[in-house]
Amino acid sequence: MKILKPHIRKIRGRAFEIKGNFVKIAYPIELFELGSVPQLLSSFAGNIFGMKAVKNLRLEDVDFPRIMLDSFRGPEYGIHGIRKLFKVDKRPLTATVPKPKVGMTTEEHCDYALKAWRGGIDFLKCDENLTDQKFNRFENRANGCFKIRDKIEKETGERKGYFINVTAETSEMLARAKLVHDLGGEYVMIDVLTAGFASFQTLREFCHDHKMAIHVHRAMHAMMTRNPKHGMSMLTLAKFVRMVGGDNLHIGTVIGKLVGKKDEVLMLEHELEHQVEPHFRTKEHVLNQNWHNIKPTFAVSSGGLHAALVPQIMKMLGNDIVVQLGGGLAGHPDGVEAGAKSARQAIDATMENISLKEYAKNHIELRNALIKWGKLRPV
Ligand code: CAP
Ligand code: MG
Repeated sequence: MKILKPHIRKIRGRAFEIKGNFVKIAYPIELFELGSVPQLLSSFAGNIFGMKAVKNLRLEDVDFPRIMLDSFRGPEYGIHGIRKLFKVDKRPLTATVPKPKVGMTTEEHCDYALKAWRGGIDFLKCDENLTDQKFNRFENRANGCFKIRDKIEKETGERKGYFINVTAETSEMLARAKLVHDLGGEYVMIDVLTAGFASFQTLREFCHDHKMAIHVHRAMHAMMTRNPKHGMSMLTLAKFVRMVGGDNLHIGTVIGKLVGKKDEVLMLEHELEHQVEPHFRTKEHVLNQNWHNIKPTFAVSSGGLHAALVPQIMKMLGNDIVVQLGGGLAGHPDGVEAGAKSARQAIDATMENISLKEYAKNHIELRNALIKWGKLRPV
């Protein structure tokens, strides 16, 4: 076999630990272009996954050295900046996706927004596949919703936001983000996997220049992350999202409708929120990432949630989370506004250490949510 020239051989990757089926590899930084996620992924998440020589392969974790971290911005606001911007100190933030996810007209979408915000929800959120379809054009939706947002802020005295989905071809995506900025919007949402990390980085630069935050949806992740033998862990994806600069990222619920075991969801939350503390190591193959100056990302718990599940979510994940309720709000027997109120009431009760059953005695919206979702018998 032809011997590699010394200057090439010098920068080869080296396996430095093999334990059972797990191997840890150190790659010299010279192999990489700083500031480019596509180049990183093409390097260690590329062709090797298709090699005949390996039956299955899963990228479980990656540890970025400081020089690589410093070549990215991280979140513009992160947990503390978002709390300050939206004036919510301690309690979890709330969000809702109008349901059904697609098909509603702009008027219906705006009506949902009005009722959800008036009922106490902090953030409206587009569904991952709602973009600029004929039945609900992006521009009309943005104009309509931000007008309502401004009105409800005056009415309630509470700050309100919108994770509006700008996912599209990159230059079109920037044009949509610009419209949101001009309408006073603070947040945009991107489907990071379907749009790709290159466009996420482009959006991140735009948001830096316009002081905007980014809500990151992980639609399509399960295609890569679900098979425990092959693919990539959600932990690895989450690290890329924090490094590039997602202010929010979905992590799962454990108790809701989508896959994600407790130890994985807790590990994701820890990875998004911690700075230097070592991992609580539920699994041996987790690397200790020191995040240096990269701000913490808000974990989003979403997928089959409703008011009755809120105490469990808060007990498991703490208060530094965004709780998203779509069907669990739209499906409230008394409508969207009552659904929104029930979600806030469940959070308030849990913050005050009052059981939902007790709190429901004089909060009708919560009571009817608990009756609907089987936790309380109608009297
Ligand atoms: C939730 C949701 C979110 C998922 C994404 C949906 O709706 O809007 O996209 O939570 O999954 O389309 O299913 P519901 P994850 O509140 O009505 O369940 O958070 O795991 O990334
Ligand atoms: Mg969705």
